[in-house]
Amino acid sequence: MIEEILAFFNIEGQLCNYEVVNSGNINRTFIITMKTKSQEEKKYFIQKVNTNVFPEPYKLMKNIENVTAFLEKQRQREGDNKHRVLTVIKNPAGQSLCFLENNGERDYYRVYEYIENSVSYDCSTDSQIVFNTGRAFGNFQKLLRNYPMGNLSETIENFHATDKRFRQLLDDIKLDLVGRVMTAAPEIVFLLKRENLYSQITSELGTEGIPLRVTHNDTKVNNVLMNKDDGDFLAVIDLDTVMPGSMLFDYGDGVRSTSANSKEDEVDLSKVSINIDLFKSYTDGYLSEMAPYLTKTELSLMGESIRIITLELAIRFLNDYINGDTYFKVNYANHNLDRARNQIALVIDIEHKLEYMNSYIQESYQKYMGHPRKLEQ
Ligand code: GN1
Ligand code: MG
Repeated sequence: MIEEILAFFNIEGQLCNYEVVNSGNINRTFIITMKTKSQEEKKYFIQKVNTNVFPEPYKLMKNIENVTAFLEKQRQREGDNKHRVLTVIKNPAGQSLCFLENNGERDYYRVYEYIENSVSYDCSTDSQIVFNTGRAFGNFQKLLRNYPMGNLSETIENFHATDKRFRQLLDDIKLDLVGRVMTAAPEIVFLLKRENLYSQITSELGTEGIPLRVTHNDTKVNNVLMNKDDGDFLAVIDLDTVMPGSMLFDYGDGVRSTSANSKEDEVDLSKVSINIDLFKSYTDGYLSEMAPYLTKTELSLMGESIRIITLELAIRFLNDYINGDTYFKVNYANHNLDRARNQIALVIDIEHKLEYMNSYIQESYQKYMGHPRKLEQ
């Protein structure tokens, strides 16, 4: 399989190493090392696109090609040599997707240049790394703020339409296709009780208060490559869900992912909570880049967005459990139920801390609006 992909993209050299990357719930990723004629080693990321999740891989690649080209221009314009932009490999005919026939189906693959000296974390307790993750996603949105939005397709419709996702869950509960509903009754009740929150962001999306922006939509800590030497961010990766959306989902998901004290599938729920110091670091990092561009409504909903996106993940994991695990990769039968319980435990902790988090967001905003340059790192 790898040989065919290498031939399609005309990649030079001899394959000398092949590693599977295990993080990520959707696509399959490999890192390959090629030895060139001059005995130099060059690495690439190869990814199999999950067409169950992304049914239109060509549209998806067009988005990524356009957005990375725009980001690269901005990077060069600013003379920024510290950060990198993901580079899509194209074959001599300009194609960025290769497909292989597999039992009558097509498997789609793409290749990116490997980013040297980089490391990514599934979880980090280092406040500098968390600060830089917030900065990376804030910087990403800042650089894309003038991107021609008409040129961007929706790769997954209603991706962060929390209210629609909840209605879907209710429909699937009625169907109870695999007979799991009874085992998730307390979780369903918990989510029902918070129904009034789900349309808070989506009902205003596209208005002056919550404008459509180019958003990443999957702002997990492992979607930023960090510089191994100095801990600065190197590049934002996993651009499959870059779409028009609200900065609120990106910010909220960033906090959910970077500032939780445990992984998303930790089953000891006593360990599941938000680490306030990490929340502060992420917020500072994000606002150090984005503060000047936010609207009042966006700013006022930042705290609430952390709760809403965490509820959305609980809804999605629970929905997939109830449907028989057809979306997220699972390692055991109750994996999705455990993830949903974990996210619910996180919501409970967020609810205790929300007032404080709201006040900190205001404080951080003032700090960066007052002395935006002084505090940048
Ligand atoms: C999926 O594959 P990964 O880990 O980058 C999912 C995100 C979820 C995340 C939860 C396209 O992302 O929305 O937040 O799992 N991506 C898609 O871990 O559904
Ligand atoms: Mg992803």
